[in-house]
Amino acid sequence: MSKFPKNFMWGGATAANQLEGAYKEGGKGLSIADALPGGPERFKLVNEPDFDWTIDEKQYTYPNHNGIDHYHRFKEDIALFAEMGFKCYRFSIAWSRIFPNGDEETPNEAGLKFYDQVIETCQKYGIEPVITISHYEMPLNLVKKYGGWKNRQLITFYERFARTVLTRYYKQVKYWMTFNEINSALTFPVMGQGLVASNGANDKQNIYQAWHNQFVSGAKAVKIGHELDPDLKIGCMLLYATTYSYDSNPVNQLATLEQNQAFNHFCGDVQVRGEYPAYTEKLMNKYGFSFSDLEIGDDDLAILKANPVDYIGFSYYMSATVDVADKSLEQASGNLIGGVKNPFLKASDWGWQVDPIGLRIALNELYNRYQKPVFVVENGLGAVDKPDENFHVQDDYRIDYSREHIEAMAGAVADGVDLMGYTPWGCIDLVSASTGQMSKRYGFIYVDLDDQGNGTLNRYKKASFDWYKEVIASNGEDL
Ligand code: BGP
Repeated sequence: MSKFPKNFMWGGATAANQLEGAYKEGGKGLSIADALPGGPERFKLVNEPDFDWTIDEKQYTYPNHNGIDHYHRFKEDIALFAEMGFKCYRFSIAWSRIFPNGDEETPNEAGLKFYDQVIETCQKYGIEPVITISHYEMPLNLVKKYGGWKNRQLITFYERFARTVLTRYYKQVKYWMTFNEINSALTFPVMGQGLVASNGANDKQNIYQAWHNQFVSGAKAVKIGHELDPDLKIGCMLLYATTYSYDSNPVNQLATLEQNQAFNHFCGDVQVRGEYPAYTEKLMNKYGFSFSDLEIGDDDLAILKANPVDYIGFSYYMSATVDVADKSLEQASGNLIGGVKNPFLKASDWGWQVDPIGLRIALNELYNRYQKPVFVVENGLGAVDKPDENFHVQDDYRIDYSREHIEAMAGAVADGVDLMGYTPWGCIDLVSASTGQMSKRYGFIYVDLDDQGNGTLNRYKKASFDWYKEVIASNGEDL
């Protein structure tokens, strides 16, 4: 018997702000991603209220401005995805292309025309589009003028954006997600919630208020989508880091449970079950406020209850290990969540703890918690690739990483998990979210572009390209 279901959705994932470029073309407005420099200064604006984040157009310090020029090369890129045999392609719609300032009433037709073409190109190859409505990219005006997602007015703006794109594309696009890695705001509220130091990023109450406003907005998107077509599948999207206790010390076990609640489960519980979990008050009390301090509209809780998501999309790169008993243990770095080093795991070039078995555990935890289909919509190894003189990259390390994670998925399917598909992150090299640079690469396709913006932007197939093509052709049998 095959390891994966016949209709398994193999593909790849990207996000508008990290690959499109053309940041001012076609009527696009500036987004929060356009205001983030590359390199070590990238997230200073979270902690420094006086940080100067005005956009300097003279230097190549804002890599999101140019991305990998996918805006002009999407046909070539999607043709390469088709050559790998993609069944689906996860991408996001740049909010600032459709509503350049976020608060207009009328959408920008030129922005919609761009996505018309992207979707048509996918259809030409029989590739199913999977759309993230909002992926770390909100109109900058909503950050500056409204203070980001903590402001309830954003519910109206997002609803308008979601209604616009759902109405335009529901006949061609069945699979959607409301917000990328919504839970990442706990440690990283800038890109997802538009909370910078000057508008309260460091006050957790703002983050929870912003989440509430996002939960209601997401539920409204689910409602709009299902009214257009009850068969649309609209999911949430979580950053999941399987979390272990360092040892059997009950103190660490309890801390692990609490980290799971705060980071891995809170946002999913609300979006999948349609209600706030029992431990909500405890999470908020920890930061000195209470659920009753949040601004909650009269109909909000009913809207949440009536419109849960259809599936759970999540990213998985690494696991985290918790130790609160022995503070001397060495810390690990990670995907917006750290913890201590796990002695049983290897780490990526960026110190992320590589853990394929953790993916099998994540799939079991999520599916058995919610009994709704799960979808691995991001996974992969960020590495420094070294092309030879012909721009060929022999990325066996990436192949090994992917193989082990696909084997883990097969294990989860055998465990009974209803797994929809797999869309590895950055299937073509693109700008890294955390570094804002090109040198952290995930792709099966190499893009000739460096951290200073030099390069031809030509695309080259890596060794992993042919490998992944075979994986898809064999439905995961040939690894
Ligand atoms: C996720 C984001 C992506 C992507 C990926 C890799 O958190 O959804 O946007 O960037 O992580 O992260 P990075 O680029 O920081 O290595």
